[in-house]
Amino acid sequence: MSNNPAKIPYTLYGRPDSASFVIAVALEEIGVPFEFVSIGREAQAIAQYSLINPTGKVPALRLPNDTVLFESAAILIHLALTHPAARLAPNLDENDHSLFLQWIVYLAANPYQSILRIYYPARYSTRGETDASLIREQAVIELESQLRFLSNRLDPYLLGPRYSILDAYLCMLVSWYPGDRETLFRDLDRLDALAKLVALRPAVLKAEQLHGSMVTGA
Ligand SMILES: N[C@@H](CCC(=O)N[C@@H](CS)C(=O)NCC(=O)O)C(=O)O
Repeated sequence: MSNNPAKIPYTLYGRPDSASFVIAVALEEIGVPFEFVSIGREAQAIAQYSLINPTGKVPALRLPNDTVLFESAAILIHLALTHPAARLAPNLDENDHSLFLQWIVYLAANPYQSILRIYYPARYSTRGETDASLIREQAVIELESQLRFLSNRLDPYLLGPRYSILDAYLCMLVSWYPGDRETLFRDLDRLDALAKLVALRPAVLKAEQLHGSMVTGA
């Protein structure tokens, strides 16, 4: 037995029911070993984690060269480009690569931001809790309209006939919809069909072991 075990190439910093889920899905699709470090929500745990990722948010991914990357979309784009065989996204020389970039930025900049306003509304006003319920109400309206917009473009995946990591990202965002998901899916049937397809992927089932039933619980 060696005294110098091979270094695990990636370390994923996250927590259950958070966006580290989609990074775990990507790493499972690639089939590369990774260590999962769950970051507590207490101030002391966040302060310590901020020495690794100065934003204090999850996810972050330590790469084999020791760079720590944050921002879920950047991490996924990097993994897709560095592991083309895993087919997380169309390759640079394929037609749909530009659309992949469009949709990943759309997901991170629109529905994900609505979700943050729904769950942390007081941060979005200098009057804090005073405005929280109005901010939340407006964010729910925007999220529903963004999900309808996305659902109308599914066929059955966001890039048409081919699965990409965008689909797992979208299903993760849907898992945080604050209303009744059954009712949402009755209305947005393509989103419902997508969640059923994504739930069948072995990588999703493995990522759910660390994060809870984010897609299959839909
Ligand atoms: N834009 C960031 C957002 C990261 C983010 O807000 N993560 C949430 C968990 S899903 C978080 O860390 N929330 C804790 C907080 O904001 O205090 C990304 O896409 O990675």
